[in-house]
Amino acid sequence: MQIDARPFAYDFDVAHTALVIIDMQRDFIEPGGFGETLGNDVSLLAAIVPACQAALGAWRRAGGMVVHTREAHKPDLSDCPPAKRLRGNPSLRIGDVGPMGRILVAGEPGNQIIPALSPVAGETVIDKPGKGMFYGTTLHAQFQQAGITHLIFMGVTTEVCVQTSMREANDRGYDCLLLEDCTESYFPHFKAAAVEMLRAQGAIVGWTATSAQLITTLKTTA
Ligand code: C5J
Repeated sequence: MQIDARPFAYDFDVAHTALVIIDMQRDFIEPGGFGETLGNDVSLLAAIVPACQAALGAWRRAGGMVVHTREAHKPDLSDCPPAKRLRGNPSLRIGDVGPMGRILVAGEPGNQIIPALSPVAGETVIDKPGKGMFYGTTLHAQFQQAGITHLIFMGVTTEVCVQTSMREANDRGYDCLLLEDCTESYFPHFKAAAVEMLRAQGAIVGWTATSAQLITTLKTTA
């Protein structure tokens, strides 16, 4: 299959491609979570949910691998270095109790993926202690086991966990495509800059396209 992506065409086949959904968690998208504790307007992120649902639905119908990540720390915070915990909002840090439970801690209500994009049976869910999806996880081995060579990304936030994960993936040899309308930042100019820099210099980190382009490609070439 081929998408007329930027900066040039992106070739992939569903059997060797995973759709990776980065951190679409209540902690980032709903009021009362980690994102809001940092002073951000979380409604910006909620706006991409319909496009994410449409792309995920089409990908599921095509039968491709789906991976959901969560930025999540162990309840004893042994995987959260002080250098991470001590930044941000001093009155509500990672591990403190907020309106949706302990901030960014695995198993807490705020740490769950939003209901609109809930994983279904057979999909991979990865808890990651870092911003990048390979740091401290078994994901690279899982992709190798499944024969995955291409990754299509969506999720939040564009310039933090999405960009970090896409760069980590690029260095490991995956061909990466970002769905522009399925990713968002609390800072629109950061999103715009991240999207530009990822695809610059001949796709130095990867490609970008829209969810509509992916859906059309899946429909017309399936
Ligand atoms: C952040 C993320 N922004 N998922 N995490 O801290 O992008």
